[in-house]
Amino acid sequence: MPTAPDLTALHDSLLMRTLRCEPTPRRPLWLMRQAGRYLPEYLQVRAAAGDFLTLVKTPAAASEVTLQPIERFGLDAAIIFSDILIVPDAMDLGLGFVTGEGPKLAKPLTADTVKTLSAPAADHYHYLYDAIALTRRDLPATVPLIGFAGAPFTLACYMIDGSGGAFWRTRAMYRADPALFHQILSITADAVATLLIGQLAAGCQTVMLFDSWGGLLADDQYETFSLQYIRRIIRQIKEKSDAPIIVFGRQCALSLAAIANSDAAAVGVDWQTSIASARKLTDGKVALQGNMDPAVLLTDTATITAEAQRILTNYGTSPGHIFNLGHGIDKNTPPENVAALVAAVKEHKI
Ligand code: 1CP
Repeated sequence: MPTAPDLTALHDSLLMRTLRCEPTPRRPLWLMRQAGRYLPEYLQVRAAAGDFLTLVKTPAAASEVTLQPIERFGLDAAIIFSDILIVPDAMDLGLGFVTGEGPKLAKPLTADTVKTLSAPAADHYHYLYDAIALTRRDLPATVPLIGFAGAPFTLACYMIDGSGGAFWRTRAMYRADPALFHQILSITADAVATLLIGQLAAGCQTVMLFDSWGGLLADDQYETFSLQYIRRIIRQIKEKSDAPIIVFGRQCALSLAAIANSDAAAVGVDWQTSIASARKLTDGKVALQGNMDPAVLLTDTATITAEAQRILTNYGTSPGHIFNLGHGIDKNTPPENVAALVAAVKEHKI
């Protein structure tokens, strides 16, 4: 019999209290891409799985790599090991991962194939819900589990261009045929809402939306092509769950205030925006998550400690700061540097 999670311990955890902007004895911390190639124990499980997508779709292995950084560093939250591209995978766009190059879709969308596009049903993601249940069972009672998905705009970039880069096809499409682009965003928003509601039902305490490419849009396009769909997802989640939602828009500084008004509990801040500016822009309405440049983790203990203290101090003393990086950890990061960062943040008392 799986043990039921200790809901009081989770509710009172550092992360969940901070998401409600309640005071805590110290700031919670976790790191974007905390499970991954900089960890030798991850590389071992990844090699045994064969390829990245098999790892994502094997619940025991995905759960094992989710737990690895918690066990090694004592971070205050786990993020389920998966990828934003499981949505285009469920849409049958032919997802593959080319070693050293990243994701590639064999069947990127065209005006013709959009006609047959639909939001995949919740049961496409059984492997993920199983990984979440296994992970929740094995996590310490005070460590919340974060579920996630890509924001519709960011997913559309991959679905239209087929791989990462400057997304020229996408940028041409929303100018040449905005109606077609809105159709893609609309279907994708419903798909993402279904996925996130499923992750919360499976055992996640909070969910995060990654709008990693939102910064490709001009600030006066952000509402139209991204934020209105993020709000639609938040509305759909809120019909089913009280769980707090985190929204991370990368290079979206001019839209931070608007994102803070989206009914998200927390806004992710990239390292190009200072945490003090982000606080001014969001006016204490939401918790903030971020924002150390991941490159700092390629330096030394003294530099890492000083930079962590600078960010902690610049945020100020109000509750509502989740320490994190401003983007994903780099694969060349020495694990001992992550340990030094964790020690520096844990020593800082509000
Ligand atoms: O070889 C490997 O092991 C694959 C590298 C890798 C990893 C570790 C990919 C391929 N995805 C992941 C896991 C992943 N992806 C997580 C795991 C949880 C954790 O944080 O520990 C998360 C949250 C993601 C989210 C993700 N995937 C984003 C949004 C966050 C971000 O980094 O901006 C994006 C844009 C992706 C697409 C993707 N998947 C993988 C790569 C290399 C990429 C980026 C490709 C590009 O730059 O366009």
